[in-house]
Amino acid sequence: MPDSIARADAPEIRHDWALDEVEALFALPLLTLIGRANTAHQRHHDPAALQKASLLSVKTGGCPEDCAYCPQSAHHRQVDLTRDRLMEPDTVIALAARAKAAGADRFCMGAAWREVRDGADFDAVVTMVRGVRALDMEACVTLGMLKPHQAERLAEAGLTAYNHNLDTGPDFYSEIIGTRTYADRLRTLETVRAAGIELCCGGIIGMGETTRDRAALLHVLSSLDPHPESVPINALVAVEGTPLADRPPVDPLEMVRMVAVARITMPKAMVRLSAGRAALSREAQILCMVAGANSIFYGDTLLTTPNAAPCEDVALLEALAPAG
Ligand code: SAM
Ligand code: DTB
Ligand code: SF4
Repeated sequence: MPDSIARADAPEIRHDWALDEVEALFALPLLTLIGRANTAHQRHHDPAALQKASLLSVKTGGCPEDCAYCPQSAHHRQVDLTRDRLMEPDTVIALAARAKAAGADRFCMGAAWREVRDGADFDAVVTMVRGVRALDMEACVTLGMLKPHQAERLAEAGLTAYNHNLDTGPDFYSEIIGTRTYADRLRTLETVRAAGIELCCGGIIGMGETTRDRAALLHVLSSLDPHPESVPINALVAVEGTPLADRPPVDPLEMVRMVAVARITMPKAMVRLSAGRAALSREAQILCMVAGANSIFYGDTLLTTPNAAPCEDVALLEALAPAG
């Protein structure tokens, strides 16, 4: 067992995890791993608190990137998806107000863009951010690559966080995406940080990657200083017509392990149980929470695919905090 796995005096927040150490965490007996993750979770978070983030696709489909998992890529012509232009800010803000009334803390808006372009569409997104903040909700956007002056405009509008996922480890990345590099992704993350915006950055499991690739993703994320404030852990939603349509479903315990290692390596981050939650039983979701997940996407759809059904989420929340 590498030293730092056994060492009780290891510093709590580390940015120097070695890749082998992170991989060794994945190899721990499941209950040892969950126990360690839960200890880290209890030390840094209220275990009874669960963040609810609502997600909306404000511009759907027709994306020039070729991400193999994504139904919104224009490269995957067989996907049954209707493209939509950017939504009107008033409509988006009204939906945010509805999400707030339903109990959401954060409103996340996604656009199927490779990068932000200055102009009317970006101006409209800035208006959406201001509107969501005026509702006293946290606001997050995911718009692809970003230049420093654009990040600064988003910061001035009050943006809480920017989502930009690394998706997987550096070695596996080119198997999944050919139209941009890992370095492109890291550059945008730096741009977001430099503007003083929180980072939301995570990845996807179930795309054919090895455990080492999963460890490599968490190694890169835990090397960032500071760590991302939010780490979304997605299980692939295998969408018909995408190159990954035939990937077998992720074993729920793989999700538990991924969440646990994220929690141990980034103890203060919000670890979000993201895409793929609909395929998890209530009990598997609760096991992910024991292992350190403390945020979910809440609402009936993710961007283009169904999320956990609202009635099932009512049952989940009721199990977590019985009304009395
Ligand atoms: N275009 C922007 C970008 O890529 O940063 C923002 C939108 S993109 C849809 C946001 C994230 O959704 C991706 O980085 C990926 O991690 C996740 N995602 C997309 N399709 C997915 C799928 N089928 N299953 C799981 N996660 C998915
Ligand atoms: C993230 O990590 N997962 C969300 C959000 N950030 C933008 C997106 C999941 C998308 C799942 C496939 C879809 O619904 O299109
Ligand atoms: Fe485009 Fe984002 Fe989908 Fe990649 S993940 S195809 S960048 S919308």
